[in-house]
Amino acid sequence: MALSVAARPYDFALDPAKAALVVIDMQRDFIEPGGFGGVLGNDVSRLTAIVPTVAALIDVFRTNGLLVVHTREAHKPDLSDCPPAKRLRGRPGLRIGDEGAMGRILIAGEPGNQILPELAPIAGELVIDKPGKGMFWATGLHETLSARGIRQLVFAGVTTEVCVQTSMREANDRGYECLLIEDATESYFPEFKAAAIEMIVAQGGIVGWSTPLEALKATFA
Ligand code: C5J
Repeated sequence: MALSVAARPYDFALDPAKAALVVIDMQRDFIEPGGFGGVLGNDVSRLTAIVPTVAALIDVFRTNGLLVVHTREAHKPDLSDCPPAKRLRGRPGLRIGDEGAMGRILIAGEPGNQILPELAPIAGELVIDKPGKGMFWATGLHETLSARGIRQLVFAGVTTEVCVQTSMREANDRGYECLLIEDATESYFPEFKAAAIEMIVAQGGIVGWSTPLEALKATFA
């Protein structure tokens, strides 16, 4: 039976039998001081601030026995899944595959590529290494979710306007109903976060819905 979640642009009918949580790229290199995001000059404290909210959101899904999917932006060590156009972006020394403060930047298995210990996946949850900004490109995730009967995706993670929004748009095009938990996502740029949320809910929810964690928690109470 569907639960009604107060949301924008209108209430979201959440069907727990068909819903999964997707936590996008809560990896050390984007969030911890001294990581790749910080070295690029970003204020990572904006991102660290949402960690307790993301943890509380994960807890709602675990407590109710619903699937949790974690993604990491991660490339193979030989970079065979990193197109030159992406690899050569940015300053030399700060490019994908270069040695950073937490190991090779955006490379699977490196310390900086691990999900924050506070949000670590547990047995039974999916961990998806994605070589793109979106979570469906080159991951096989759509087939995995379809096989489990998942049709609704609740989104959290970083950054709102890049990997979260790209993944929501990819999901929307694949027929998923998408709900963003707006205080469980963040950007290095507050104005980009605000704009991304407005883009998502505009025109009757052209990409999906948005709501704070408290509204979701209220429906499960
Ligand atoms: C970025 C991401 N911003 N996870 N990655 O490069 O949003």
